[in-house]
Formats: sequence, C-alpha cells, structure tokens
Amino acid sequence: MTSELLSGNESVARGAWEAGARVGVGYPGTPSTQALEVFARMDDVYAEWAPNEKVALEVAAGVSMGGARSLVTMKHVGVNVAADPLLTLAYTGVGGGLVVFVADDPGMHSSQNEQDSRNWGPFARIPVLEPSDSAEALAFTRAAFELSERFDTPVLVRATTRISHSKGVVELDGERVVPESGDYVKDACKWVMMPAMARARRLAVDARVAALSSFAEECVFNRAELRDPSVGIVTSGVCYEYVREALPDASVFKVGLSFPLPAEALARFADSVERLAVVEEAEEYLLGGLLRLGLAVDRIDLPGTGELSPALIARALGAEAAPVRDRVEGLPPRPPLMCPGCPHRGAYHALRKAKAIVTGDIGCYTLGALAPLASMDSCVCMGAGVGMAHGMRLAGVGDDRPVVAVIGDSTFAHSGLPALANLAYNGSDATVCILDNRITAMTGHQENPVSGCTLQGRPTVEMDLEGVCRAMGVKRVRTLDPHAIDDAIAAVREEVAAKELSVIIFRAPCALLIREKEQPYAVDEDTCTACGVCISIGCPAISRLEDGRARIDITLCVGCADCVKVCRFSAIDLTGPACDIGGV
Ligand SMILES: Cc1ncc(C[n+]2csc(CCOP(=O)(O)OP(=O)(O)O)c2C)c(N)n1
Repeated sequence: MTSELLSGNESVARGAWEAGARVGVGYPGTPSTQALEVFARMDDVYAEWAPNEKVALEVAAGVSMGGARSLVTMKHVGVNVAADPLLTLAYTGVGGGLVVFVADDPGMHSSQNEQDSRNWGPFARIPVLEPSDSAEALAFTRAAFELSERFDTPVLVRATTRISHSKGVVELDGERVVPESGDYVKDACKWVMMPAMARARRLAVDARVAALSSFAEECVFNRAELRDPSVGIVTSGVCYEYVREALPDASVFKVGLSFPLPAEALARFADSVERLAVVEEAEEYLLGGLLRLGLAVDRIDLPGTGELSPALIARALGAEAAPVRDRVEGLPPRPPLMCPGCPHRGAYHALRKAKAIVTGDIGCYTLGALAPLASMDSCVCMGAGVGMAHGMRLAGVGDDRPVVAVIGDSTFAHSGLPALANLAYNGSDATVCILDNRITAMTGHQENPVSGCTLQGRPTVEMDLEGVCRAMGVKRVRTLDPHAIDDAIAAVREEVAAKELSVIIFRAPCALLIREKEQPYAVDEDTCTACGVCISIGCPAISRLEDGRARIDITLCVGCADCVKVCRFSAIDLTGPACDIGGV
C-alpha cells in the first residue's frame, strides 16, 4: 500500500481520477484552483479552463448528458456564477456522474466575501459532502460520483481553505475504474426543462431528496462518536479536527453528508448527551438544521465570522485551552503590493493623472485600490466594474471627473464581455481599460482565452480583444504598452475627453512571465529632490530614506523603468549588470 502526503485539493483530483472522471473543467479561484491543475496532469483525462464557472458547469453537463463522468471545480463565489445551470441541473439530473468541487474561504484570506456553499444543498436540493481531511477528500470525491449516478443528481463536494491547502496522509491503493459510458439516449422529459417537463422533474427532485434523507441515516460519512456524555458536539469539515484537538473526550457527531442531514441519527445522538452544541465556521448552517429538527441546542459563544481554532472552541465550551503559539511580535508589516515591474502600475498612474473615478474589478489590479496608488473606487465581483461605470454615469457622476472601468483579461473573458456589450448597446460614454497581462495572474498564472495556450499545454487561438470590442460596436479602441507611461497618460486623457464609449487595452505581460531580469536602476542621491513621485507609483523596490529621498533595492528592481519615466529630475539611472532571476 502506498501512502502520500496530499493536500485536500490534490486528493479531490485523485478521487475524481480513481472514480473514472474523463473530463475536468473549472475556473480558477483560491483556494480551489490546484484541484483542476493536478487533475489535468493525470493519465487518461481531458481537462480545460473555461472562461467562467457557468460555462464550466455547462460543459460538464454536456459530458454528463453524453454518459461520461466529469469534475467541475470553482471557489465559493464561482457557484453564484454557475447557479443558473446548477439549479436546473438539479431537475434534469445526470447521465454520467457530475461532481462540483467548491472551496469556501472562511476568514476571506483571498476572497471578497465569506459565503457558505453548504447552503446550495437545501437551496438546489442536491447532496453536499464535506470532507474533514485529505483522506476524506479523496474518499468523498470518489463516492460522490457513485452517489451522483445512484440518485441521478449533481453532487457538491465542499471544502474550506484549511482542507484544500493542508496536507495529510492519504492511502493511494484505489485503482482508476472508468465506467462504461452508455450511448446517448434522447429523453426530452429528462433533459428539456420547459414548464411541462420541469413540473414533472420537480416531483422527481422531491422524491430524490426523500431517498437521500433515508440514505443519510446509514451513510458511513456521518458518524456518532460517543465518549463523555456531558457534552455532545455536532460538527463537520475542518472544525471536526479542531473539536477533537480541543476536547478529545467530548462526544461528537461528525457530519460528512451535510445535505440532507440525518434527522434520526442526530436525534439519537442528542438523546445520548446531556448538552448539545454545534461547532461550525462563519455560518449557522448546521445549527439551523438542528433547530429545524426540533433539537434543543445549547448556543455557544463562537465568532460568527472568520475561522475557528481549537483554542476558540475550548474557550467557548469552558474547557482548558491547549497553549497556542502566539504571533511573533515585532515583524514588519507586509501589505499586499503589485510586484516590481507589474504592468498595471503604469495604467493606474495614468488614471490618477486623469483624476478618474475608477470602478474596479477583481485581479492583481485590485491592489490599485491601496496606498500609495489609491486609484480604484470600487470592487464588487468579477465583471462588475464595467457595468458600474455605466451606472455611475447614469447617476450623473462624471461630468467633472471621468468615470473609467478597469478589468483584467481573464475577468474580461469571464464576465466583462456581456457588460461591455451593454455599454455599447445602451450608448454609454464611459472609458473601459482592459489590463491585458496575457494570463490570470491573481490566482497563480492560469491560462485563459487570451493566453494562446490551454490548461493541458496545447497552443490555441488568442482572443482578439480589439476585434471583439469593435464587433460589439465600440468605435474608439486603442492598444498601448502601460510601461510607455507618457503615452498612457495621453491616451487616458484623450479617451475620457471623447464623450463616447472607448476601450483602452493596456497590453504588457505579467512581470512574473518574464524570465530575464533587466538591468536594475539606482537613485542618484545628489539629484534626488525627495519629491516622492517615484514612491507614489507603489513599487516594492523603492523606499523612502529618512530624509525623504528615494532608494531602490536592486535585488527587487526588475528594470521596468516605470520610476525613471515618472521622475522629473532625471535622478534615476541604470546600475549594475543584468542578472537572471531564474524561472517562475
Ligand atoms: C466568480 C469568481 N471566480 C473566481 C474568482 C477568483 N479570481 C479572482 S481575480 C481572478 C482573475 C484575475 O485575472 P485577470 O482578470 O486576468 O487579472 P490579473 O490578476 O491577471 O491582473 C480570479 C480567477 C473570483 N473572485 N470570483
């Protein structure tokens, strides 16, 4: 028997592979991304990045209708995007097994909100499996495909950051078994969801939930662990591990199938303990479920947002908390910043010069909201900035200061396309800047429709962004290199003055795609006037000395020369030899 240390994401990939999934499709999003990247490298599978989660799920739905098994991956907010097909696929059911892996982010380490994907279970009426460690991530994912076919339903496997990113020992003795995929059989009553058929399928959904509820009672993924009867804790996911660490003697009901909940097994557990409590992160999903079952739950004082820890749980239940290692004091803060050489910096400098109100979006360029650039005014969800620029103009904003949307290339392909179509269709006069760095940088360099390469490394077409914008009816479309800072400033000024919809495509590769580091720059201390302009572009390689003059750290400088171009006193010049920073 071989065992390996695997992360939860790697285990999900392995579970899908063992279950014979032939296709994996998803859209990147921390903490889920690695699951599909790992799956894509496995033997005998096909995997692709879709431009967004809705398309990913629809591709998988086609695979399923065609009789084969497929894995879909996304982060929690991705399910919002995929919700339209998901809620109706709950009606159609599946052909080949269809498993959606979703990773939530309690504490919002890398997300704009903290929603709990377990709620899709009762909302869509589909089963939700919730692993507590890597070994379960493998086993639950593999089992999810069987459940999907047995109950004719998509199945959600829900992880959180700690499950996705922590490693645990996993036995790798499972073989890959690819089920025979049957021929596609035309069946309009199952696959064509128009009202007459949907009404009938709606009843099938209820029958399925009833069958799943009976199954939940004997499902081995739900487990009552009876120890000290004075307290019984109902928990799931990573919180199970925390509870075991904080209160090793407590009785625990470990929920593995989070929807539907096993009503009778939970009632028996409640009867066997004196005090019933629930431990879960950032949501009251289990608590709500238990209260709806009529169980008397003792509400304990845990934070309603963010991640839990064994210490927090011990304290809330009046137990002795094991000593925890505190943060190391005195470390310098490390605010998130765009990398040295990042092409987004030039675009923001130009926008700031134009005093633009910037409706923003999600990607590395969201960091433009932070000091010293402080040049982005909103960030809601992927694609939102383009529509919001139009809305700001409708509200009458922008007569004295221009309204400009910024959006990255991956985000433009994800959900910027329909938003820009709206601006063209409805005659908006906003300016949209597409920050095209050729890659989905924020989530770790995933390929996307502009990159010219697929997830499995095949060369492919690059989306013609200029052509797409023109085809939508945008007449003013121009492309420039954001490192040409004076041109960028001039272009932004001209386009915002045009009083007509315009698109500026700022195109330069992500600094981390460039393997060769250019010769670094240095500040001439005698010429520097301490004006602070180079500091204001927010390059991590530039810092301010005590007397206000600037200093460049040559180990960080990649020689992009953005600072040289903004310095009005010619105080920055080349220094030292070019050096190789190695691969990225
Ligand atoms: C619906 C949704 N899916 C996925 C994500 C995760 N995510 C955040 S930004 C981003 C894309 C960033 O790429 P791009 O727009 O090219 O900008 P870059 O980071 O390269 O500057 C992704 C996938 C998200 N926040 N929301």
